[in-house]
Amino acid sequence: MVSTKDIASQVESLREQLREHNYRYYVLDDPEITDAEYDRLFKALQKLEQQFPDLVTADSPTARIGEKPDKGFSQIKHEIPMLSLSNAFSEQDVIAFVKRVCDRLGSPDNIEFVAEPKLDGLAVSLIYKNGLLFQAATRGDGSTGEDITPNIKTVRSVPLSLRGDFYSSKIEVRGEVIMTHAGFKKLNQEQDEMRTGKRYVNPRNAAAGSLRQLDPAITAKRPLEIYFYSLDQFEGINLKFTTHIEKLAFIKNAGLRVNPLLKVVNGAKGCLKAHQQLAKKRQSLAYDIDGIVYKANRLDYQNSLGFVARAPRWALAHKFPAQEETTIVKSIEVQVGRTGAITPVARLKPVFVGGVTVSNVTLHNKSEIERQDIRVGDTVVVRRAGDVIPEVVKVLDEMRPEHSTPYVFPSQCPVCDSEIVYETSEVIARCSGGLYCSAQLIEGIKHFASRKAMDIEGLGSKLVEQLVTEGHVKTVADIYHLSKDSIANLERMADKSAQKLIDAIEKSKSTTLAKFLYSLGITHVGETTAQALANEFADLGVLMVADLEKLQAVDDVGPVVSHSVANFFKESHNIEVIKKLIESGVHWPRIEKVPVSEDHEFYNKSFVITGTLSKPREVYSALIKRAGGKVTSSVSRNTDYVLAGENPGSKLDKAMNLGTEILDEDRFHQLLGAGDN
Ligand code: 9MJ
Repeated sequence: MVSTKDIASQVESLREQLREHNYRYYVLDDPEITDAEYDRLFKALQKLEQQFPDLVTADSPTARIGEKPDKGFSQIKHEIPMLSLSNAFSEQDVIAFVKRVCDRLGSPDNIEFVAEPKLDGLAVSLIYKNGLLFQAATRGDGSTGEDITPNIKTVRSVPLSLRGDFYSSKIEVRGEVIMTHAGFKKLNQEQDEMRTGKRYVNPRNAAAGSLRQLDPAITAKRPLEIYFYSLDQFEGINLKFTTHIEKLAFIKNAGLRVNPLLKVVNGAKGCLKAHQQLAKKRQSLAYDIDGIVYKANRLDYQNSLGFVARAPRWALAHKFPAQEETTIVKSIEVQVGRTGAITPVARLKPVFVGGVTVSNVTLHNKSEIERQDIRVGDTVVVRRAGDVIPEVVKVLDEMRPEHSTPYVFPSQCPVCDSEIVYETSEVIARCSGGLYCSAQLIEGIKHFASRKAMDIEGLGSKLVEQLVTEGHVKTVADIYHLSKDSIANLERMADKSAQKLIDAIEKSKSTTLAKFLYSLGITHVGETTAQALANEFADLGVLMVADLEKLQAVDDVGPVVSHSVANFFKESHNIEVIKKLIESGVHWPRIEKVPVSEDHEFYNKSFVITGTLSKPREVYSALIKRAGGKVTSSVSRNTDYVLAGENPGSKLDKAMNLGTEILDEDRFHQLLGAGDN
């Protein structure tokens, strides 16, 4: 018989384990177990709590989704006001700030500051009593905010209880609730799929909207995260701090996530260097930051500096260039891509946003223009954040000129006048002109010559346009029949450059099957699919006659891709071009297809490749796939191996943090070879 006491201790043990794993995952960014193992522990706890409801506690890791408050959000008066920060926009502002601070303190001008990324989210205040999350409030107007306790509990990086001994204590911490770019994109996609008609314009608005949902069950589904940046009060616990950074170390150890990019710096010089370094990182961060905050590190300095108006004298927010700006739509044009896809583009009055000047922005497709009702002459908000391409996030209706009319999407191709047709989804518009359309031909040839395709060095956009408009090239096969003279006669070409191009064309003849397939520009066949097709079929002739069933046996090839491939090889014109290419001497090494062995070390293993290797990455991808493994683009806890070459990027850091096994080329070949025996 298992006693109730045994069950109670089993429940407590599961909770302890889950708390510790949460701490390792969110705060240390160093998980010890996989997501699946975490889920197993979580479900085991949930099951016991269902069987023994008496054992349920409010701080259990399972107790994240509570009841909806029946009277909306109640107001909470902040015991200590939540201040704002003074802003600086230039280096001079920062130098003046540091000078003011040091003059007031009568100190030398190289005192320490903590430089923290300024997260662009929502400031919140959390109170823990006896180590348990007691209350959470928004900043509101700084003196009174809203009670969002049930909602904050759904944020997984907020601990429901603190690590360590907090018996009879009360502490207040503050931080910023944010949504990552990935979470934001996913949320908007889900909103579209559910046809809620509600889309958020940026991650900050999405975080705000999510946190202010009356039903915590909705907040729980939103990808919110938190970073804490201050310990504002503590009672009933014996703590002594002399610096801000000590406080941050303390809260981190208590399980409250602190941003890993903050650092201690000296004087104005140190502040400005941190600003420069962070500005460089900004585009690659997973979330929005709008600047860097400098805070005098010593607490006695902070006390003697005090406050002015509603901001501390000891802190300063040094802003980055805005990631959103307003500008005017000068015109809307459509571009024709290689596959005939018609993409509307807005030409803008140039605007400096997110660190670059933006003059064109894609409007994606016809239904996107209709959804946003973007018109020529409109004033729009343009956003450029992270790696995301610039886009229009909002039309300012109140600034719309009188007599403006909705944009009418063209019904004919602007280049060849052929009819524009829609795919069944009604989203993608295509020019029906095929290779008759010179825009498609030009794009197709540019694609054929591009680095990841046939890699014809020197055959750039301008040259392709000339070759097509002057009638030298009508299909990609004509590239291999160009004479040096016909090239040398083109604008800005001479004998020497013509010879160089002829040499590059000759060199490109030696390729791989995957690159060749990719270069053909078959709709929906990108690099990865081309590689997968090459791996599976090994032989072009076999692929050309494969039926839909055979095609769909390939990884990631579904009905859409298989139809596209089969249709491509049915077209006599395409077969003719392929024949001519091969007759001109385009060739690739035969791929020996080896049966995949389940005993191979790489079988079912997930790889990420980073850095420069001695052979092209495609070679390694092919080797991994042939051995039954797969290659993904980013490191996660599901990654088994990282193959790292020279100058590896941040993927290697992440792998090291996660403890993923890292292979150099030698070790890779050793393991690969071992499986062949
Ligand atoms: C943000 N938004 O990341 C403060 N903040 O400190 C950081 N905001 C702040 N500190 C005092 N890192 C008031 C606001």
